[in-house]
Parts: sequence; C-alpha cells; structure tokens
Amino acid sequence: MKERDHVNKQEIVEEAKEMMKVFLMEAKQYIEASFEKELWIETKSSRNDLVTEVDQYIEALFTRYLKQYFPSHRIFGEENAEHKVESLEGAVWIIDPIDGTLNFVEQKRDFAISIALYMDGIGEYGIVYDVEKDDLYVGEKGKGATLNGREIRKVSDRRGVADSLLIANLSAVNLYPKLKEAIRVSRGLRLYGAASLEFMAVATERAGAYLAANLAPWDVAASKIIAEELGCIVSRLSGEEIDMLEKGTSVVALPKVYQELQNLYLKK
Ligand code: 2AM
Ligand code: CA
Repeated sequence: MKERDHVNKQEIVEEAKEMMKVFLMEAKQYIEASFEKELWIETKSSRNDLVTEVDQYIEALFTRYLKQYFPSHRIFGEENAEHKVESLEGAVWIIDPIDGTLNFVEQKRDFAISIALYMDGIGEYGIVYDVEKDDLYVGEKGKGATLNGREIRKVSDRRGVADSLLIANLSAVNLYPKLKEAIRVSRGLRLYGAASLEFMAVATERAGAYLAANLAPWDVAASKIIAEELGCIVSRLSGEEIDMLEKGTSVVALPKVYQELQNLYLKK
C-alpha cells in the first residue's frame, strides 16, 4: 500500500472513533427510552426473525452520522439490505444495529450494536457495544483491541477443548454431528443468542470457541476484527475463509481449540 493511503487510513480511523463516541451515546439513550414504551415489532423471514422500530432507527441514525462524517463511504447494513453491496472496494461500513434482536425484545439485555469499517476488503476498525452492560469492545487492525478503553490481553495458545467452555448453536451441531463429542469432552456448553457477544466471549477467553451456522456478514464483521487482533482464529466451519459479502457458517476459537476442532470434530 502506498504511504499516502496509509496516512489516509489512519486519519479515517481516528475520525471514525470521534464519530462513534457521539453516535453510541445517542443510540444508547434512544434504546433505553424505547424500553419505556410499547414497541412495534415485525417478523421477517420466520416467526423468530424479528425487526423492531429500534433496529431501523439505529441504522438510520448511523447512516445520518456517516453522511456527515464520511459522505463518500458506503454502508452495508442488516436493515437496508435492498442496497445490496456487491463488492468491498473502497470504504464500506458493515452494521448490525441490533445483534440479538430476540434478546432485545424478550429480555432487554444481551444484545449489541456491531459496526465495522472495511477498506478494500480488509477489516480496519470494528466495535461491538453491549448496550446494557455499557461494554465497548474496539479492534483496530494491527493495533490490538480494547474493552472500555483498556487493552485486552491476547488469548492463550495453550488452552484446548478439554479446558474450555464451548458455545455452539444447534444448526452447527446438526451440520457437524461430531461436535457433540467435542461438547462432551469440553467443560460445558453455553449459548447467549447474539453472535457478536459470543465472539467477544471467545476473544476475552470466557469460552474456547463459538460455532454457528447461518450467520450474516453484519453478525461477524466487527467481531472478526476484534477476535483476530487478540489471536483468535476465525473461519467458516469448513476451514475456508469468510467472504464478507455472503451468509454462512462460522467459527471463532482460541488457536489450540481451533486446531483440535478442525482435526477431530469438524470433519464430515
Ligand atoms: P440478529 O439478532 O441480528 O438477527 C443468534 O440468533 C444469532 O444469530 C444472532 O446474532 C442473530 O442476529 C443471528 N441470526 C438469527 N437468525 C439469523 C438469520 N436468519 N440469518 C443470519 N443471522 C441470524
Ligand atoms: Ca440484527
């Protein structure tokens, strides 16, 4: 990459951080006010695939901020999927305004705002904001990751499946039935219902791996940047690299857990 591009990229990320500060504050206020009133909720592809006015408002709010700060950047979001992004050329923001909508509706907790900046296909900056815990995870390509401004330590490369909790959804286990054995030999199974927060559980070593089928780019775009900065391995369950324009399976794991999963439990 040319030196000039590099300088630009750094400036963009610094500006993005300023934008994110004000955006997240406004988003949190709106979300908390929404808990006080009756929500309009609509189903999408299935009875449990929901969208609320909050999802749509938060994405529209982010779009407004982006127009103000970075008018030339494109946006690829869960709630405006009609503007289908067909390439990751240039600067593209990938947003899930509410990841874990069912948790948001049913529990008012364990949901997150997930936003990533990809430049020419490379994840440069990603945030996952657990709104109710007020926990902000930030990852920056080549610079590590922070939680509420404090550096997160790199994950262990010595911890394997036997020393870890695993997070997996049923569809992943159905696709790869040997995962049942991995779960049996692990310390136990967990599932929270918001992909970005499950990624953060692995990135902060509260779990050894998260395995899921059917995730969308906006479910993983920001989390992948953060998890990889901390030394986690991220791929499709098959071991292939994730194409950020397509839905599919995904795994994030500590390095040793990842090797064990691929060698023993993710073989058909
Ligand atoms: P969502 O809440 O943004 O829809 C657990 O359900 C996780 O899988 C959540 O992160 C959820 O994201 C995601 N998810 C649920 N249904 C999905 C679908 N049909 N396609 C992609 N991701 C989905
Ligand atoms: Ca969502």
